[in-house]
Amino acid sequence: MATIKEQIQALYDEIYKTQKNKATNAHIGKLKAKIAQLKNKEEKVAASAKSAGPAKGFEVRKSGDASVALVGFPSVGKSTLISKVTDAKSETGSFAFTTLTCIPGLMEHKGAKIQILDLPGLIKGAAEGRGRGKEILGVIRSCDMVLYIVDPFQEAHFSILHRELENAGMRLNQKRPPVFISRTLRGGIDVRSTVEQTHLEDEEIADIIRSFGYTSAIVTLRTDVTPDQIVDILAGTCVYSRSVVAINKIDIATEEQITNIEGVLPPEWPIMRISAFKDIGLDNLKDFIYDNLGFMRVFLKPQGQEADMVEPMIVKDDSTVEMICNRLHRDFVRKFRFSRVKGPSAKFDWQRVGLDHPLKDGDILTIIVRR
Ligand SMILES: Nc1nc2c(ncn2[C@@H]2O[C@H](COP(=O)(O)OP(=O)(O)OP(=O)(O)O)[C@@H](O)[C@H]2O)c(=O)[nH]1
Ligand SMILES: [Mg+2]
Repeated sequence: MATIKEQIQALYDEIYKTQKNKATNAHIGKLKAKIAQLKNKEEKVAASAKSAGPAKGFEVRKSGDASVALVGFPSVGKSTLISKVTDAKSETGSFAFTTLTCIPGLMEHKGAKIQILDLPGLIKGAAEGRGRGKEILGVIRSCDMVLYIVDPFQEAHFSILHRELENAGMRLNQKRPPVFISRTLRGGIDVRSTVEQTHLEDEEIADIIRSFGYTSAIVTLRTDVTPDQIVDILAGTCVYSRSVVAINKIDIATEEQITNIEGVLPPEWPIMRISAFKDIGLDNLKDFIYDNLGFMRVFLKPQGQEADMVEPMIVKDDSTVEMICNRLHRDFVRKFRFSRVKGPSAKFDWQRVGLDHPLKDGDILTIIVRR
C-alpha cells in the first residue's frame, strides 16, 4: 500500500503527463480534488501524531493592527531589514540560516502598529517539511501580508518560494472565488451560474464536487471558475492574503541585474527596490507596507456620548462590526445587541446594522451591548 505521500506524488505525476486542454480540464480537476483530500488526510495524521501546539520557537503572540511575514531565501537580508524598520534585534550573518526561529518586531507608522515577523529562510521543499518548512509556512499563513525579500542575484528564487507558498494553500493577491456550495438533502448537484462558464461544463463541475463526497448540493458560481478554484473552495484550506516584493541589496547590484529580477516577478504586483544595509528606500518601504495592507479609520461613538473624532481605530479595510467588537472587548460579540453607523457604509445616518456589516473608511460607529 502506497503511503499518502506516494499517492499524492503519483497524482501529481499523472497531472504532469496529461495534456492540458479543454477536454482534460475536468479530469485534471478531479485529480486535484483527490490531491486536496489526501493532503487533508495527511495533515490530520500529522496533527494527531504530534502533540498540540506549534513547534518550539514558532509560537508568536500576535500584536498590533496587522501582521507581515518576511519571506525569502537564506541570506537575502530579512534580519537586516527587520532590525532597521522595527524595534526587534534579529541577528544577521553572512552565512545561510542565521535566523532559526520566528522573531517579531513592531513597526509604528501613520498611527498603525504593524507586526513584522522575521523568519528563517525558506527553501525548496518547505511545504513538505524541509528546513522546518511546515512551521514557517504555518506562521506565514496566519499573517495579513507576505513581504517577499529577494536579492538581484538569484532569478530562480522567487518562483521557487512562490510555489512553496501555493503548495501550502496560499493564494496571494487573489480574491476568494465567489463560489458557494451548500449541502441539500436531495436533488443531486444543482449548478447555478450567473456568468458563462468557459473552463468547465456544469456536469464536470458537479463531478468534481461529487468527488469531495457531496451527493446533493446547490452550487452558486459568480465567476468563470477554473478547476483549481473549485478544488480550493472544496478543500477549504486556502488563505487569500496580500503580498508585495522588496528587491534588496540594490547597493551592490547593477541596473541590469535589478531589471532582470523585476522581469521574473508577477507584473501586476507591488514591487520596491531597497537596500536594508545602506538604508536606501526604507522610509518609502514603510509607506509601501502601510498602503498595501489596506487600512481604514473607524471613529467610535460610545452610546450617549460624543464621538471620538481625534483618535480613530485603525483597522483592516475589510473589517466588519464583529471584528471591531473583538478588538474592543472579548465579551462584546457575546453581549452584542446591535450597532448604529453613520458615514460611507451607511445607507442613512445612524443606520441600525448587525455584526456582519462591512465598514468603510471614515465610518462613525456605536455599539450597543447587553449589560
Ligand atoms: N550589500 C548589502 N548587504 C546586505 C544588505 N542587506 C543584508 N545584507 C547582508 O547580507 C547578509 C545576510 O543578511 P541577513 O539579514 O542575516 O539575511 P537573512 O535573510 O536574515 O538570512 P537567514 O536568517 O539566514 O535566512 C549579511 O551579511 C548582511 O549584512 C544590503 O542591502 N546590501
Ligand atoms: Mg535572518
